[in-house]
Amino acid sequence: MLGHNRRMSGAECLADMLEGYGVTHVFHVPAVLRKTFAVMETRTKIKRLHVHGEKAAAYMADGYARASGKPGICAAQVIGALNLAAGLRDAWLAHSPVIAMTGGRDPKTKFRKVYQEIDDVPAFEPVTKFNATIDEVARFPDMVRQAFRVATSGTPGPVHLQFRGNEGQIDAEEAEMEPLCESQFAQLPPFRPAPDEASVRTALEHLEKAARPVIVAGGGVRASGAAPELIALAEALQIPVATSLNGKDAIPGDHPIAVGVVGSYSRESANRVVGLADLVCFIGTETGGMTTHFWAVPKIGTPAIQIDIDAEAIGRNYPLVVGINGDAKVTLARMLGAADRASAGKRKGWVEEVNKIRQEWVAKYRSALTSDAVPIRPERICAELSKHVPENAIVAVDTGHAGMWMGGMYDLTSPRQSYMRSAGHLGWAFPAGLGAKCACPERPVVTFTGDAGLWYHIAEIETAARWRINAVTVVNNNASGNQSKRGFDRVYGGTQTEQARELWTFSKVNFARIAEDMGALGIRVERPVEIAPALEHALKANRPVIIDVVTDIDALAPLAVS
Ligand SMILES: Cc1ncc(C[n+]2csc(CCOP(=O)(O)OP(=O)(O)O)c2C)c(N)n1
Repeated sequence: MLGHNRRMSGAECLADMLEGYGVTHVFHVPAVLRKTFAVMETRTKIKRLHVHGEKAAAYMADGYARASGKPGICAAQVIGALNLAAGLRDAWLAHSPVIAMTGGRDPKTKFRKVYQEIDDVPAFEPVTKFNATIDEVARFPDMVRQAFRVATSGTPGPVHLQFRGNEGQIDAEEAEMEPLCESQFAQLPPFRPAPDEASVRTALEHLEKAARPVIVAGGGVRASGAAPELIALAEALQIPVATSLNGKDAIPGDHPIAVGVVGSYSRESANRVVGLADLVCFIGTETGGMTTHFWAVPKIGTPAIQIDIDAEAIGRNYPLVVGINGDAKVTLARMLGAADRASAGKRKGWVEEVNKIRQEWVAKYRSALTSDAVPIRPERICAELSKHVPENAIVAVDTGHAGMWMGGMYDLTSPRQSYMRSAGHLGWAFPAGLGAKCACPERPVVTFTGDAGLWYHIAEIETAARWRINAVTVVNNNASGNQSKRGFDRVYGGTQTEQARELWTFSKVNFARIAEDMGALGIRVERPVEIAPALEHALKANRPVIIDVVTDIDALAPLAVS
């Protein structure tokens, strides 16, 4: 209720508003908004996580946001601002609602070479939907509301608020303010715009007529919570479902109509099925390079439908037979309501063919997925995770090889499992998994990363131990960044010199021992049969756990087919 101002400090106003929006954790490196952090202690229940680096703080806020659908909050003083901006890059690429707060310039000392200061605002421009400065304390309420509104609306994404004073000391000033919160923008999605009936009808006509249609579901399906409607429509019309990496949890991998992740970090059978389609229905995916293997799967020109909440995304990469602008859940529900289920019969042959392709993939990779080799094959880790990750778990996955292994080889086994992955930044998954666990403490969190990925933010093991963030992190430890091996083979003309390995290998390290020293539980796994018991032990430990799996440096993930 507006119009009920009272005199209060910016700190009190900000603390009350964050609490009002349901924020439970703030990830920061001091010192920024000191007064706000101080008053939070008595006015709110918000946990103030002091972490080891601003980029990790941003990744934790991102993991928190992706796991809960609520904006994640991170903060840094002026000198750490660009470290924080760097951490927003993945949230930007993945459309994750992160709100970053930094200290900024004071008009009193601007341009006088004041300690640590530069103009950081432009650096946030490419990684935010809204990049703003707060120069007057009375603006706290409307600017914080705008931050939540922008982060969650339409296609979600990061926001930056810079507070005056290199530590944001503006928060100590007072004004007449009302810390009003709009709960609608406290989580995704704030609005569910409905599609127009005519485009729904046209899309259904095309889908019902098609002999070999495929749905490609993306992160927009997870942001909308539209998985049940997606699966119901696919079942009703018998249309196979592939997903982007960002939409992997839109349908469990073991669902009879799921074909897996399509694109570059993908499953061969998914690319084959999408490549054979006579109609592709894109839902909540930006049809980017990774999801389409750089627009080769499906080929440009394949008849396509695109459903998206962002009107400007519709038709960007594929000419469409029809585009639908609307929320995924509402649109799919409308389509389900009007679908001619009798048309499903004509796709019996297609579904059988798709099934055969799925089975061929299983047969081709069975020996790798069940391999007893020592050092351990990553495929075997993925298969063990598919079998043993709890049905309500959140799985966080790094990029590079980790993204390839898990994107292609891991299957979600329940609609209650969530999957989130780095949108490209190595090192994202470990802190993001910690953020996810903060957001959803009652759900198991299992993170999969390579050793290069873990090294980035290894210091946060101490944060996890200090705050009892009981996520389980599985490290594919091949003492290298071996995804880079193929690329170096190529530039060395096929065979690398012995010295070339210095470009992509590391020392052999026991991460379990390091974890123990930092206050977490460390488990070292050297044989495949030890993976399942290690996971079981870790999930029961009620402690942060690092499972250090010693793997084969020569194991390279299969490349995408087109
Ligand atoms: C910030 C960033 N820098 C560089 C890269 C390029 N990159 C992709 S994978 C990779 C190595 C991955 O190594 P690791 O996590 O150990 O997994 P492995 O390939 O050994 O399985 C690198 C350097 C990246 N994705 N992100």
